[in-house]
Amino acid sequence: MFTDKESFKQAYLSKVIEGDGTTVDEATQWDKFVALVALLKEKMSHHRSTNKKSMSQGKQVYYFSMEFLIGKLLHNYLVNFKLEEFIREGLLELNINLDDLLEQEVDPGLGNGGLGRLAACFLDSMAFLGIEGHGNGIRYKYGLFEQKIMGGNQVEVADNWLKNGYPWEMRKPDKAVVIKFKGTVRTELNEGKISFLHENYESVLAVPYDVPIMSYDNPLYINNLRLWSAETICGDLDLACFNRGEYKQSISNKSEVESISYILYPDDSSPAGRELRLKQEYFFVAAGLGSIVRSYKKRNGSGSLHNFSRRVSVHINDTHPVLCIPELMRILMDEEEMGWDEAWNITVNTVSFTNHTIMPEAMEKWSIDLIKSLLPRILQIIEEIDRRFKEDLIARFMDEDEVIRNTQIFKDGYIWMAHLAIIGSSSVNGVAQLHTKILKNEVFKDYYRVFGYKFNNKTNGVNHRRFLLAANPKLSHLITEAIGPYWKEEAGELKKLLVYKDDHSFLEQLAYVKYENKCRFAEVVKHKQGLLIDPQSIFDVQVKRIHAYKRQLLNVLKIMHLYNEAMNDPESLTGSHTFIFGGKAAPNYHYAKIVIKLIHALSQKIEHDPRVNQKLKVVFIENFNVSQGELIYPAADISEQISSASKEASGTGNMKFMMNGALTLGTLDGANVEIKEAVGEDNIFIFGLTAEKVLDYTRNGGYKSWDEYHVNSDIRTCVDQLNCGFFDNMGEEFRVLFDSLMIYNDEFFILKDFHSYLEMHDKLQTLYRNKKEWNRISLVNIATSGRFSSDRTIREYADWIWKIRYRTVNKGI
Ligand code: DL6
Repeated sequence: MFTDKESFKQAYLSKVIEGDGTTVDEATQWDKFVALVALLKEKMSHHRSTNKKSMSQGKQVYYFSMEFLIGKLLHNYLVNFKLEEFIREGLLELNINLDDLLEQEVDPGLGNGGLGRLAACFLDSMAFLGIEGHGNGIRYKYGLFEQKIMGGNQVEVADNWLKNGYPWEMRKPDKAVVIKFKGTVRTELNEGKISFLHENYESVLAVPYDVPIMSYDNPLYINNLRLWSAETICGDLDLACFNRGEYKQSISNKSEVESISYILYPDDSSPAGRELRLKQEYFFVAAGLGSIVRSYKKRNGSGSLHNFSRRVSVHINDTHPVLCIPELMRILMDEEEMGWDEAWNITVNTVSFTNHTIMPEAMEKWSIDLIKSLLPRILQIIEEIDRRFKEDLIARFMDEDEVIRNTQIFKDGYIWMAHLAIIGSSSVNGVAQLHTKILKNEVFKDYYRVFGYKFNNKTNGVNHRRFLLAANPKLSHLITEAIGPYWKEEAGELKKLLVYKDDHSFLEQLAYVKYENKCRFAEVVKHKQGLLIDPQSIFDVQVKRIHAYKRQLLNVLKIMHLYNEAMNDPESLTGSHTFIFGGKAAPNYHYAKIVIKLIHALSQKIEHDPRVNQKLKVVFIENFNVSQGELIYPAADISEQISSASKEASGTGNMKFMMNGALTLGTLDGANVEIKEAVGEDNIFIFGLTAEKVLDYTRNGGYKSWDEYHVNSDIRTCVDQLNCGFFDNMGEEFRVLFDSLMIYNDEFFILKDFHSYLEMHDKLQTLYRNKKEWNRISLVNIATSGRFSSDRTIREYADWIWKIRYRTVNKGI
């Protein structure tokens, strides 16, 4: 194993030759990138094998998630290994620029947004804390679509991320698991014991690909992200069919089977492609549990699984993996011959569940008929769970019809997956204090009465080593110079920066770092999209999925208002502003796509108007993903977190911006509430209705958007502009947005919050002119962001949910 620059160079040169038989001079950039990855993987395997004995004794956590947005790994692993400096130098001596190799890596789009990125942050923190915590997901052949903008429209291009191979992964065919779909269940009575025999099923082979997860300065704990790929069992070709000349037919089974792991559904609010999506869910659940049970037996002897829940925690990331509950029951009863009660005990104590949304359309439910045809044995088990639960419930809540009615798993021909998750797990958590409160008091209030002890909050966090240490090297350097390096391990240490909050010279340096990051980002935008943005202007940023409740439309209306004001009074615009948007719209989400179109129309309108184009600019960043985020967060001055209160479960972008020194302009929604607590109310810019008020309005049929329209001429002007040809030749296109506000009564309170939003925006513009104060607030945001590190979140999961020990990091060592 290499340990310094010289031994690295030797090892690297041999790796390049090993790879393609070529020398470094002949090798392509891709080959050189692959060789570097191979070398790091080898280093990880080496650490893994030398530390195998000390590991693997304790409890294992398995994090089941349909989505893992892991981002690029190479740069982070170099930082984590503390190898970047000498590897960069060593490569340079071989005439190789490390940045060119970093460019080669793909950013796997195996997720839609916050939920998938959270899962990846958790993997990092588990590895950092020395928890044996592994991810379990799907190796989608096509990740989330790549977004291109053509004529202001989003165009979706398939993300063929595996076309050149993915050098981090390792195929493990010997660890494959057979998954059974469809068929029938026959019961057999044998010496007074009933067995359930699943027959005439269709088999699919789940083949795992492992991606190593290594965190900062802790090579002892290298965990796995296991991603499953669907393959046929007996080869790809139906030879008889082929010999008859039926070529298409001969491989049709292969296509059908492989389609299971073909694509990530690009919709994070409603389950699409019904049957295939359900197949995916069972596929990765059954594969994951199959392999966990197998490795449990290997570790603990092939005897029984009585102690399973003491050694294994299965965490389900939202309801997509909820079939873990009946599947574990099936394994314990049908394969391990346990009785119902013991199997149930083990299952409930093994599984824990996180809810990530209160949006009704994102609450999963599956038709009973579909589950019956696809997973007949699983349906029987869910029916039995339901029967026993009801029996208990009726005994406890005999006179309370409402509780009994609202806690059913089966309703109107559907199975409600969140209900199954609550009943079959030991812990149910929300992802921010406000969100958890809404779960307890509104969404699952009857369950909260039945299972109060299961409900708890675990406020989200983000990996501060990826989003600050690695993404913002200049700021990291400044911080380390000021308070020493220990903040990298313990983000709470950032608090020490507070002693600099009135230090003029430090604040100036902080501002300079921000400026440099803005220049870096502006360069990338120029290079990739040909757009010029001025790093001297305020960067006001809203990047996230495009969704009505996230209210990009409110932001757009604000910019339209600034434009209108400038038309009346050119002096009204002080300073220069760059409004930056980014985010994908689900392909079948018409409203969201029109919002993207509107942003582009506004951008054009402003660009072509010499009265304002020196002071206002609107840009849309194509194909927002983890890598783009790593450039944008460090460059932002203002972080727009403006969802309609109560609707954003937590948000995690808000945390990434905060730790990079952006000031939050937001509503009291999700984790913004806790960000406010952390920074203090003078250091965050809050506007709009509270969640209580929103829920109150919603219960009583909403407010009347026409009232706002009639009373406020500035609102009226903007809203009418959506509907009157203000955007050349696009009158009709934006009608759907006008209708959402006026005909469908503004479900997300955009007009209601408009004025307080403008007020806070104005306040921020004034503040920006007071550089010292702005920089002070920026510093307070960075200094108080420590509690939003995912290390803190994972410690809480470990203490309260998984009941597992983790390492404490020794200060200064
Ligand atoms: O918890 C991670 C993330 C939250 O930060 C966002 O507020 C929330 O919208 C998102 N939820 C989803 C819902 N998906 N489902 N089901 O992505 O989770």
